Amino acid sequence: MIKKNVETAINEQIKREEHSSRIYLAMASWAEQNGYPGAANWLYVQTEEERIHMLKLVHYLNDRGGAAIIPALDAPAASFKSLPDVFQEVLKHEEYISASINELYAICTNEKDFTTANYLQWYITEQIEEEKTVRSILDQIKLAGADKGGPFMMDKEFAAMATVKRAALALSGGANAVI
Ligand code: OFO
Repeated sequence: MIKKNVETAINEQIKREEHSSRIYLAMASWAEQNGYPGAANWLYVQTEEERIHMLKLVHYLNDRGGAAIIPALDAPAASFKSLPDVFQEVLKHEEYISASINELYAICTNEKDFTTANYLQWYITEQIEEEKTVRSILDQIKLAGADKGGPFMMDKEFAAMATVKRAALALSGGANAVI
């Protein structure tokens, strides 16, 4: 049986992952409305990924005899200054999620719940990858020239990245792998 404070902390992480999905969905919608179909596509795939992160934790908690709670969520921001601003926000959010996973890991090790700590290794590795990807996107936006139509030029690049991302998600089984 999972300890109460580990269960509470996993439920908090479930909320944060689902909120991540909603935040990226709002960003995708903004990008779609503002002439960035490639970036929108990338963000829509990111939305699906975050939902899978949430679902994995729901199943894990229920499988361990805990009770996953599906929470109410605050509305995400609906408008942004620019595309670089969107990706700055994505990076800030991913850094917050990395810190949150680390906190959860620390709770598990303090409680000697090494099974959950081991399960969280997947999330720790995933966060390294996600932060790296977003930093590289921000570097590319900067190189393309944030003020000189660079983000528009970058949009083709985003469309290609979204295709690769979607294919990787499908290969991993996507949501079907965790339902
Ligand atoms: Fe990118 O946040 Fe989930 O883990």
